[in-house]
Amino acid sequence: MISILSSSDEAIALENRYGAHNYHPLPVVLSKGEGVYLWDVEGRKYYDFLSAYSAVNQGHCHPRIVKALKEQADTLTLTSRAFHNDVLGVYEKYITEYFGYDKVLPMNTGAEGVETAIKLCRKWGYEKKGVAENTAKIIVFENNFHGRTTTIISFSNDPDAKKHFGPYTPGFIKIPYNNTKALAEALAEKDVVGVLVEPIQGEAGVYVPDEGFLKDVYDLCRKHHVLFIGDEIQTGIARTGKLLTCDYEDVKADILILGKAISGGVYPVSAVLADDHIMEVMQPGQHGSTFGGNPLGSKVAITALQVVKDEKLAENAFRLGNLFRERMNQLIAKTSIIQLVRGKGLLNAIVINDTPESSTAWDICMALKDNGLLAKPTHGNIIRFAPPLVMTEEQLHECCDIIEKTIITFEELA
Ligand code: IF1
Repeated sequence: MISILSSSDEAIALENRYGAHNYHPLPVVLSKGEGVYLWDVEGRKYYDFLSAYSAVNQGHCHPRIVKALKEQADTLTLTSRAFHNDVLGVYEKYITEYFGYDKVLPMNTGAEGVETAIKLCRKWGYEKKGVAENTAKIIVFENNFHGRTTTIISFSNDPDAKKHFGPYTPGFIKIPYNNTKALAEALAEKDVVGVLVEPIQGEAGVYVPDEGFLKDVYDLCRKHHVLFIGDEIQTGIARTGKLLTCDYEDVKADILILGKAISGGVYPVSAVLADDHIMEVMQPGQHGSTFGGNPLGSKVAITALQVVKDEKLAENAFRLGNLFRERMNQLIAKTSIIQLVRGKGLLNAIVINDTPESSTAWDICMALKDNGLLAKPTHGNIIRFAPPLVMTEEQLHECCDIIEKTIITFEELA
């Protein structure tokens, strides 16, 4: 395959010279993706075990999704919402029926979806719950990750994400995750209008809350007339073995936020879904976006969501996820480097037996790269493993073989 650059080093040098240094990527330069595979500039082939942070659940360059993109790109890409177009309404019907809501507010990035949900919840609080103007509080959880805007990092406790970006947006109460008692106490505050929750905390290190936690959150929201805002940007779209992670506890978010794999990683699409009694507080001129709901992203999203159903990706993620954790637990029995494996479906992580400040997780990811598998540490000593959901059982076992070989060799050399 011909890359526009002659070498990985040249590509990295260009990024260092001309790009902001707001990331520290693994030193690999990718130039082609297909299904579960990626190739670098020099033609080396890798298994993708990150899936662009769960945006490529349908696999890289899924032919049906790319075809939809190409056809719509040749027809009509953007009208803005100043006018109607012949795709948006079809998409809105499709996605609201797909997830079981009355209405959708289409946006582009996950963070925009979260910001939209915060605005919608606050407005509902003032106009429906009757909370005094500018006093609305939204409960969030420690170690959350909901995006990078100034309001969102205002309620982060990650110093890297937060420091020197103040002044911060008020109106958020932070409590420990997976702690129903703390939530019940926080809900005693009279101005609370919503609870913003990740069903599994991805960036924090794939923290799976106790069985029943999501249902407890939902029941407490009902008891206190507060909205359950589910951020399924990373945990949704079949990633954890169900269409939505909230499905495991039959919880239907009052406001559902989707992003990433809603478009199969082909185009930025996010969506905020809610029923009429909530969404009707948004009236003309009160919220919007130039690209939100554009025909190109909408056509891509319809196809990407149809692929999830047609290819039974949730069922595959559920089955292969169990296999993966079984293989990792067998490996844990043979090595002292890995403390534990945790996750649901194909959103998993291993915790490395070293301090978060150590470079062990990074060094293991570098060794995995050399053995043909791409993954990246989240915080410190945790490695997230999240392959595309189109992976076959045979490919999964091959990947587990690579992880096992790498970890055992790494331990022998340590
Ligand atoms: C980065 C993390 C993952 C998300 C949840 C909202 C958003 C995200 C649960 C915002 C985005 C991305 C952002 C990207 C890396 C990645 C990430 F490491 F940052 F935290 F996945 F865990 N809610 N997560 O996971 O969506 O605006 O990015 O479309 O910022 O480095 P976005």
